[in-house]
Amino acid sequence: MGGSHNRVKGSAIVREVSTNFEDAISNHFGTRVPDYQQAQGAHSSYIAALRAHGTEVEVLPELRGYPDCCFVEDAAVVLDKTAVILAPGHPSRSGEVESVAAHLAETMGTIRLEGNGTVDGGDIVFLDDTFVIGRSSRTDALGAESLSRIIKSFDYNVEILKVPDSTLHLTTVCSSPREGTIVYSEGDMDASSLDEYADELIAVPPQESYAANTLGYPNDRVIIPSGFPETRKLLLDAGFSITTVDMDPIMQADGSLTCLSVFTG
Ligand code: CIR
Repeated sequence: MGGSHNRVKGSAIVREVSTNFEDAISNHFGTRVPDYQQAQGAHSSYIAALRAHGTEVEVLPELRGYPDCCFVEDAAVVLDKTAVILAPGHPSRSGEVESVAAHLAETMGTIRLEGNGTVDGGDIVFLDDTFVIGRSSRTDALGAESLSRIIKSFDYNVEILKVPDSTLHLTTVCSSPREGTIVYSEGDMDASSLDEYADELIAVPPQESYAANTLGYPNDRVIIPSGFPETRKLLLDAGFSITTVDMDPIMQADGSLTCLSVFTG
């Protein structure tokens, strides 16, 4: 099965936070109106953390008129140096795609989904030789099937999983910070839906569900959001070395660590 997709994360694109970030969609984690300046600070810390882990980060400028434009993960996914251009499921976000596509096309080939389905990149989780696609309020059956065909043509396995209604995306409630390990939110997901994909399942308690979205790097290094002590302890006990980033201002617009990047190499 497919080969070179890995956790090295040598390069990534991110996008500046919108000056209209207060208008970003916020239906899940937010407890206050998203704040542009606070989010800008968190975004800078996030970029610094990626760079400290060896990722070469390219920062694209704000996309005017798109309050959610920093969440580039939803626009594209890169498979073995080819960018699959996605079709975000929220109408206010579909216009973000072309600029990300044009940028990626400067350095790699691109493929489009077939048909009129929708897929948010936030519904794609890579587990070793398998991509799991979440069916959610943003990713419909047509989109998931079309993406599945593309991923299979790259010789990876694909599984399609229903995302619980309690959450926005699959990546919001599970991630794989190292080979064979899945971190998931036990308040949102059933272990039985995941255990066939991993040797080790780490259950994040319901009050810390936001911390189920982690960014793993080789050699058991992981970036997690700050402010989630139980998850931190679970991951330390599992042998990870941890870097934390204050993601609270990004969380106010339902964004997690992975949402802010497209890893390109
Ligand atoms: C949205 O609702 O589309 C944005 N406020 C948050 C997107 C988060 N993206 C992601 O998880 N990939």
